[in-house]
Amino acid sequence: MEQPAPTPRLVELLRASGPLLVLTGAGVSRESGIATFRDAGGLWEGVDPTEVATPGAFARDPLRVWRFYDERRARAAEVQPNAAHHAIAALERTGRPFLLATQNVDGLHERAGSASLVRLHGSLWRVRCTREGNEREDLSPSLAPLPPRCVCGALLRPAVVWFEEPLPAREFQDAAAFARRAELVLVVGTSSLVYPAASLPLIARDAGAYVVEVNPERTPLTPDAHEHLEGPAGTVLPALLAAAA
Ligand code: BJW
Repeated sequence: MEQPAPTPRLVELLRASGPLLVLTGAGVSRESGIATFRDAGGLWEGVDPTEVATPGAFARDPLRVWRFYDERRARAAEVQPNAAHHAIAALERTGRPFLLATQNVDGLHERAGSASLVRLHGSLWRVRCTREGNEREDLSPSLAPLPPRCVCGALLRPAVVWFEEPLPAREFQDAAAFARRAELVLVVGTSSLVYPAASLPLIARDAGAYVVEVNPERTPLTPDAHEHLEGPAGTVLPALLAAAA
């Protein structure tokens, strides 16, 4: 597929020094071999999200929920960050005010070297005690025997944000504050269906930012974006990085 060239306006903004916000979703990890949620063959195909990604699902059947997350930990542990993750980390190193707000829980941005990052939907690599609420990192690819338990004896849960749960307040506030002062926003690999994350580009646009969507498909954001760069993130983002140089 031929890639759309960035417009002169976008090239100018990529070379500028104003705040750059990047919002990512599952599509950014697809070229690493991690399935998205809603594409054909994605994680929700044949799986009702309310049976694996809600507090009620965990209360009803923690083993089923843990099997779903343990398989995803194993997959995430065996794949590598791709050209899109690396391009985003390189954009941060250009030195302009920068924030990466990711909905992804796979840890690939961190492994590519992104440091100014907020995790809007938590992390696959953290667990939380359902009794005491304390959270800790656990990087083992599997937490078997499932479901894992805290030293206090209570069930552990994945420290991710399920439907009906609030996003971590500090992370969302930081992302929204940055969106309000961003000059340029790159929205990469998200269906823009899930709120409140999907509101960030709209907040930024209302405050004057130039919003660019990178996605092989159109989304509900597309009509509101200044540009839609149609293509896979692993190709489009390195081209943007090159244009910024
Ligand atoms: C490529 C590509 C390539 C492919 N390159 N691109 C209004 C109406 C009804 C409900 C709501 C509403 N507003 C809010 C809600 C509730 C709900 C919601 O938004 N529902 C909508 C679905 C309607 N939101 C919530 O419940 C949130 N909490 C909340 O609102 O709390 C309020 C509250 C306040 C106070 C007290 C209590 C509550 C929480 C949302 C949590 C979402 N959690 C999940 C699971 C996280 C853990 C896990 O990973 O398992 O987050 S769901 C899932 O969706 C996951 C993702 O982060 C999220 C977004 O998905 P994403 O990343 O966009 O992936 P896809 O698959 O949808 O899209 C992939 C895209 O990539 C596609 O566009 C492809 O084209 C593209 N792509 N290859 C670039 N190579």
